[in-house]
Amino acid sequence: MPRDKSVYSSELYVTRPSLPPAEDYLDLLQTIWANRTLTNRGPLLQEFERKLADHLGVEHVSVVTNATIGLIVALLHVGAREVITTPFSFVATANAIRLAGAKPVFADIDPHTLALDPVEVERLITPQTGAIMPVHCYGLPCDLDAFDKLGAKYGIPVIYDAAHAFGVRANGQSILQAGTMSVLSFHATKVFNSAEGGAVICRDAATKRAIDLLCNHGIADETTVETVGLNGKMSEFHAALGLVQLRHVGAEVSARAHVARTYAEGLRDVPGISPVCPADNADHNYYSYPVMVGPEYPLTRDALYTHLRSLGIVARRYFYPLIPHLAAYRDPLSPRPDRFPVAEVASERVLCLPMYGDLDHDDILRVIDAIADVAA
Ligand code: T4K
Repeated sequence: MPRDKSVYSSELYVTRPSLPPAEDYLDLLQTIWANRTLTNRGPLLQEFERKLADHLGVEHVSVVTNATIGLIVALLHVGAREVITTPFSFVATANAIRLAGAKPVFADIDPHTLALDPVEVERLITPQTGAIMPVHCYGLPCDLDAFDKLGAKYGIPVIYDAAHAFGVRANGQSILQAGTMSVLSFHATKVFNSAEGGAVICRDAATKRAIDLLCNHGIADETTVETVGLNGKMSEFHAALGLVQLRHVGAEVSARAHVARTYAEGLRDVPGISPVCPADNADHNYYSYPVMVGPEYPLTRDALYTHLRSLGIVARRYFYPLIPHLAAYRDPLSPRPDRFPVAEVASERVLCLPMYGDLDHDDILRVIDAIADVAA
């Protein structure tokens, strides 16, 4: 039967997943067919964990079904009941906290990193605080030193939502080594993808064992269940895709860097459009290309978003609305939602432009012209 082509369109999306040559993946599928291990920490998953650890420059990696599950098991492991986090993130950050049985407490963000502001976090720490969960927003590193100090001063684990931060380094070191744990996403929309997937990076073998146990129903052996767990195991099919993708991620990041340079050059003189840039000490992964639409630009961010859509360019307002303003997170007992001055501005001004390695040069120019023409 012919496929319904109407689901595909000529629109330019905020991202497109990178995929390796199909033959390379098919080769690994032969291994799965030969050994008939489809899941439950099979050989491909174990190889994927080892190769990820080497690639990322970290020691302990537990591959999981997705970052949301990774965040949940990390929180279950530390047993947090209240978690201080950012209002400016994808809803999965707060959902994971709630699904782990904890309460999210939102603190404002830093205007430069757009990540949780450590000063605001410290103001909210109470004896109930069980963890801090900063997000490396768009892969821009958080203030790692400040969170290290806060964690040590109050004895609180710091669990980084590193969903956007595959391969990011600061001062030559992987930022995934910071804090108690970091959680990566390998979702289709990420710099490195295994279609669905993620990983928990931790600092010692005992924690890795605990995370793996939580992801396998708490089962230690055939007759021993050590803890109440869930099913967070990645299948061999996803691990196979991840293994093949690892061979190409370097090229993907380089291609994205070129897209970022072309945008930066093309938008440099457009009044009111400023890219959100990483600090000088960071090796970026170009997960996203967020720009701030300021008052000097003739259109508001939302009007620009609508204008681009009318031209077939699907930029995205990551992250709008702020999580505490979402219906699922509004406090029914408090008629006026909390305000987060810095996060409110970011949420009203940031627009993420199309960003992926094989974004066509003409398409990059199409986006630049569409934005620049309004200001001409
Ligand atoms: N923490 C943070 C900070 C996160 O940003 C995320 C996820 C998580 C945790 C949780 O990670 P996971 O549990 O998912 O591993 C997308 C992603 O679904 C989500 O993973 C991601 N963050 C979030 C920022 O973006 P949507 O609802 O915006 O996705 P969607 O379907 O609108 O896709 C965006 C564009 O990508 C589409 O316009 C077209 C393109 N696309 C998407 C998919 C799925 C493709 O071309 N092919 C595809 O297969 O959430």
